Amino acid sequence: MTHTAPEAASVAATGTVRSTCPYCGVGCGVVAKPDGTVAGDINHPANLGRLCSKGSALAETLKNDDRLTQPLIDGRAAEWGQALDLVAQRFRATIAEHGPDSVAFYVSGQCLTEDYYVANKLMKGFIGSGNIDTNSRLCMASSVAGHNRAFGADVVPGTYEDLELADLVVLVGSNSAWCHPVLHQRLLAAKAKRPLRIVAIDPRRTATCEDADLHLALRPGTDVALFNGLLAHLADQDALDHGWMAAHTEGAEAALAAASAGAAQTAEITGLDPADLARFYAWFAGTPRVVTVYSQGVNQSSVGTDKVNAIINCHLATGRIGKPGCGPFSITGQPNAMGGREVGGLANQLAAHMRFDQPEALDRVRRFWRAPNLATKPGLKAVEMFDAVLDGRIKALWIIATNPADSLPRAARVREALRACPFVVVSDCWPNDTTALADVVLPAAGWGERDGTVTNSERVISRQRPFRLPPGEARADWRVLASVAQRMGWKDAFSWSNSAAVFREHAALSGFEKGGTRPFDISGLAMLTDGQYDALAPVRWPVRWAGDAGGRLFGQGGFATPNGRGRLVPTPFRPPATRTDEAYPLVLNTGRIRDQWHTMTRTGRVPRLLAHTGEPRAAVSPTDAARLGLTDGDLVRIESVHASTVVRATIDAGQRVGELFLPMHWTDEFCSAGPAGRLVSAALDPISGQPELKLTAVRAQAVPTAWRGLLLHAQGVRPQGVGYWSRVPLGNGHAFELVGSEPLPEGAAMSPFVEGLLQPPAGAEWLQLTDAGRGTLRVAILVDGRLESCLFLATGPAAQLPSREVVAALLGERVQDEARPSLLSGRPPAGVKAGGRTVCACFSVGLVTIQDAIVARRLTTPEEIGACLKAGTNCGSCVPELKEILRDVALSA
Ligand SMILES: Nc1nc2c(c(=O)[nH]1)N[C@H]1C(S)=C(S)[C@@H](COP(=O)(O)OP(=O)(O)OC[C@H]3O[C@@H](n4cnc5c(=O)[nH]c(N)nc54)[C@H](O)[C@@H]3O)O[C@H]1N2
Ligand SMILES: Nc1nc2c(c(=O)[nH]1)N[C@H]1C(S)=C(S)[C@@H](COP(=O)(O)OP(=O)(O)OC[C@H]3O[C@@H](n4cnc5c(=O)[nH]c(N)nc54)[C@H](O)[C@@H]3O)O[C@H]1N2
Ligand code: SF4
Ligand SMILES: [Mo]
Repeated sequence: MTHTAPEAASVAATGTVRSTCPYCGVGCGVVAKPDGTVAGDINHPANLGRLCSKGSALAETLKNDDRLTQPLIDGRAAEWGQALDLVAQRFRATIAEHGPDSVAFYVSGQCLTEDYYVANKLMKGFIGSGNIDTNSRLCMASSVAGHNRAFGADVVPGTYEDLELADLVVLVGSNSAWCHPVLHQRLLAAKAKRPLRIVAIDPRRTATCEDADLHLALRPGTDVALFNGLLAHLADQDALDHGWMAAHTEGAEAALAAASAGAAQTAEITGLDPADLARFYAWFAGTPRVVTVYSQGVNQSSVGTDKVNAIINCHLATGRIGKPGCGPFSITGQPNAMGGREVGGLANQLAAHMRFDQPEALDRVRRFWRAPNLATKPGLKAVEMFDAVLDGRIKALWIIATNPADSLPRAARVREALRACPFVVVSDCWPNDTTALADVVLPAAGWGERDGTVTNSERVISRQRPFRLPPGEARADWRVLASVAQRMGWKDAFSWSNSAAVFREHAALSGFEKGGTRPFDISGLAMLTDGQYDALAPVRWPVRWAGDAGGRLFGQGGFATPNGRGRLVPTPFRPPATRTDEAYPLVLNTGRIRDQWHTMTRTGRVPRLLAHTGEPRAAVSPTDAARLGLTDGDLVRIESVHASTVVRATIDAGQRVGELFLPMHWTDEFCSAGPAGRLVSAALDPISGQPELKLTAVRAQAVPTAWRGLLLHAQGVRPQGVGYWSRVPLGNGHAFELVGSEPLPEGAAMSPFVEGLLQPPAGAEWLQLTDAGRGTLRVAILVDGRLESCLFLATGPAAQLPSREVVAALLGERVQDEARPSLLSGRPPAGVKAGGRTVCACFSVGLVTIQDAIVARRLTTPEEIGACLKAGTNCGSCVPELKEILRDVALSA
């Protein structure tokens, strides 16, 4: 079949293409070069050429090996025409029989603005339901709700430059060193030049805390008390800006009263040392230029919206907003979290920042779209949406660019819902745990192939441009949505010829009839020609006329409320909805690690991004570890009311007693433990509907280790019959860590057990070596004389496993007869010394190499390590760890 993707036309045949990184909301500019490499764009305002470890590894995600390349119906390859007809027909029939609210879309902050616009228009304007929600519900919903309450619209007032201009930057529930690395590096560069204080507020001691002047390890979920205490302190110290408040805000009295009422209990509620609290409060009160940055430690909470408003209150009360170096700053997670909010991708927003509770907005949007069935009320929010799928209210669901089978709370229930749903469509680039449950899988054009725009955390709209063809028949999501809409009978309203045309329509709607009076107004971009759209340089909204560009907002008031005043919102402290009890006495916190992106569909395929952290370990405080009888690397069972899982433990002194932390990334594809989302509870913020992903009540128990193993395999198998396994890609195959909690089987039972681990093809040749004295078992499988897999098992504490790096080199290679004994010995060839666990992913520098260099060359600073080994000189995200290693080496010297 010939390739018909219309994207082909806009792919630059040769030359350098500027685009935007598809990972985090920093929104770094990248340049894709004809030699296949991807580098930072020195002209992009977000990063000025810098990239983090994930951005630096983008080129390595462009292999087509296991991409989805054809539509699948019930798991079988199908033609696009067939698949599109089927989707349109099933949605139409479901709506005809059960009404518009019986169908739903679940989309993503990783959709481009154009995809999002088309999906929103189709659901809210033409199908006539509010049932489109996005994974931003799990991510930004509390910030959106807080912004709407305070500002009258979902607006981030500041810019990244404010972090550099501030004298105090407060990071609340944000591990920016790992999650917004380039922005964090900008902050550190500013701190290196002049006095700038950083305060990190996080129950855990994270990499970000390494760079902080003060770390407040508060009790989870108590940020509201902390910021209420701050507001009360500011009032006591006469540090409020009464003039500014009188001119530009309302609600101060009630907010202050609520804050003062609980102020005496702040230390008790937050569990913080009163002296630390006093220090933070004094710094805030005494520093005119303060930026408060917040992320998921704030949003993902049953009291998330109140946390947001408690923070914003302190800025409104001191006039510290919309001025250089000042402001509350919600940093977004996904590359287009902002764009999705702009089009109205959340179930409770209408379109272009207009809301359902504004009758004139409904009328305006209806006329603009010529919408036959405009939805007039909000739809179901993500968690409720999947509840409705499970109980049969929703009968047809289309999921685009998100993996809810892993990333939603109570993941097992979500999978049950997908199984129960009569019709599930999933658009993705790779197979994952959600596509596995779809009736129809639609192959999507991915990063590097798709064409459109994204908006980053500082309201800058940037282009993602294609520089390669989609593999096979993959297509851009907006085109697929438009094709289905046309087949559902709405030909004219969905007949754009390219993404520029979609963007122009979106831009026009944003300024329609009340141009200039809504903060989100990009009508100045509505007349872009195709060529101008292609060439569009990063631009910050609002863009009210051609050539306009936004700056800071609200410095002189002018909020988007009916009377133009910003609102202080009373936020009396409420404890989070999730409570521990006798049965589930521990708090499970979940979040991110440095080099992985969400459910690992891309970063999990890049060997060097798994070199730093290769498995999902649960961080446990030394006190809890001692109580549970755990040492580093032991297995631990973690159980919530929803599920239980077994992972390895890391003893982490930065962890508060009574609290565990588990990365969110690993899925059933990568680890026997499956997704953390399976354990996580779904307590919701009552205003935003955002789930409390940071707080689940659990219990933990040590699981004995009977043996350990290393499996190397040319294929990404899922080992059977072992207590714990985790997999990392190697480039030429896969490496598995195995831990057995039951003694190894004996006698005749051994062979099926080994087969379950190795899953050898029929006719393979087996080599086996057992050393009962040492407690080791070694097996190698050859197929056509090449090494297909090998297994090393060690029982007893003294038994050693070979180094992964050494054996991995042989995988897939032809094994000569004379090499067979040494293959099973697993010893490195003479003279080879492994570099140890990778610390710097950008330059693949290992721990041992760094430790050796520190000792041999008497290095004392990360800069000296950089000069010597290059480690830490690209993205800088390993610099906190380099500092730790320097400290450790100094201590052990
Ligand atoms: N490497 C990497 N970077 C990413 C992503 C990724 O997958 N990998 N994803 C992107 C996305 S979509 C997002 S949303 C962002 C998220 O970026 P962050 O929000 O920085 O990341 P998280 O690790 O989810 O959570 C941040 C911190 O909140 C803390 N926390 C937990 N409970 C509380 C609390 O009650 N109060 C406070 N103050 N803190 C608390 C956690 O301990 C954690 O360290 O990262 C983006 N960047
Ligand atoms: N326990 C716990 N759970 C969490 C969180 C947490 O902190 N703890 N964080 C939450 C947050 S903040 C977020 S943002 C979510 C993220 O959760 P998800 O959105 O489920 O995570 P991703 O793995 O990024 O899923 C994106 C999917 O889109 C696919 N994809 C990439 N590009 C394209 C494209 O162009 N088109 C299409 N159609 N598909 C594409 C990818 O292959 C991948 O399968 O997780 C949430 N879940
Ligand atoms: S900080 Fe890293 S992940 Fe985020 S946009 Fe920049 S390069 Fe991409
Ligand atoms: Mo997110």
